[in-house]
Amino acid sequence: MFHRKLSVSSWCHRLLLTLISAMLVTACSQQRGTPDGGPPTEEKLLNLYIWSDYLAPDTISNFEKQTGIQVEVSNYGSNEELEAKLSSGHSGYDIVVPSAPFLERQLKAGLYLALDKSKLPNLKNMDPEIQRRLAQHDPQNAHAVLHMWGTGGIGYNVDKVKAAMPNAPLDSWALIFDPEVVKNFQKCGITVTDSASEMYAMVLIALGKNANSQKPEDLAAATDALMRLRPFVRYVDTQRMISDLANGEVCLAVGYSGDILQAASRAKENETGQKVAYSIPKEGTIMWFDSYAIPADAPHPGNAHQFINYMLQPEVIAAVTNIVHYPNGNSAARQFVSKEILEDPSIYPPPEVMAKLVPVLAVSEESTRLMTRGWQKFTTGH
Ligand code: N2P
Repeated sequence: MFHRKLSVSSWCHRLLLTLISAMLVTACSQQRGTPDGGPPTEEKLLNLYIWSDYLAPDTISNFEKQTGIQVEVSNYGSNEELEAKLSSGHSGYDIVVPSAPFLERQLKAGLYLALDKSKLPNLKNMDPEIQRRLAQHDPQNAHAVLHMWGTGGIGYNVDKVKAAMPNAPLDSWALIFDPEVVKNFQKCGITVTDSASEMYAMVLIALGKNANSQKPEDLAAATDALMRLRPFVRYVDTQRMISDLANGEVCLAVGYSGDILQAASRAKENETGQKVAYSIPKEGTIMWFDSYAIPADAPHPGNAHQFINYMLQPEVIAAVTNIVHYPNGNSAARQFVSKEILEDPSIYPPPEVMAKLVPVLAVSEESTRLMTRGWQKFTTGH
């Protein structure tokens, strides 16, 4: 009995010691001061939250090899999803990749850390024109660095669409937003991206209105157009569309340029027998900019800076463009981007098409509320 009591108490003692030393190890590995009393270093971890299908297969493994920092990657399919995670607080992410209007309002809400540019010497590689455009959302480019930009448009299965409607208006938003046209493709499958703000902007363009209109009557007209499209849509999802388009499961998709072109190249590589093409409608469309930003409460801001500086290396970012089919904003990377991609007008639109591209701007809370309500009606039916 005595023996047992003693052993229990020494066991407790040992457990306590183990717990205390485990806590100390964790605390030290997170904030370890240097021997000379310099700034604390971080544990070798990075939590990256990024859109799906947005990196080259070896982007992360090469960074891990070069730095010894282990990267935990998770994906999202819309800005709304990212915003929900960020606003719930303590997301634990070190880097996120919002689109410009979201970045703008999130940084006004104090969600992001100012960049320490002394840790980003490779910023010199950025295209000044891209920096200027981004500065309209992030003054002085203080918080964000561009990952990729692109357009929104229509992906289609060349043969299936032709079979369903031989004279389909492939160069127009009528393909999607004219019920008399779109009804022809219901059977072969229609999908749209799960992004309220960008879909509203594209519908408004299709209706001949300002893509960034905040007039309640314009937003109501856009909601009506979405509700007319609703009966023909198979699903609303940004990520699933790539493989479904590549396999011929769907034949028409409103999505992002690179995602649709990735579907086209996957169809070729996997010899699915499907031919996928991307169209920028003649009425014009949206252009968007996605940037790296560091949440204000990021656990590893130093590693986040290392990652951004790594992504700013011309070879690294060019390899991403070559895979994801989106243009980057790195002037020095151009020489490493494949000729086929540089010459593809769906990726780098010619000047006359560029002139018809409209950036999606940050809108008032009231407009966001109207769009969110309309989008809910579109996605759920009520
Ligand atoms: C990545 C899609 C991101 C583009 N697959 C939309 N901002």
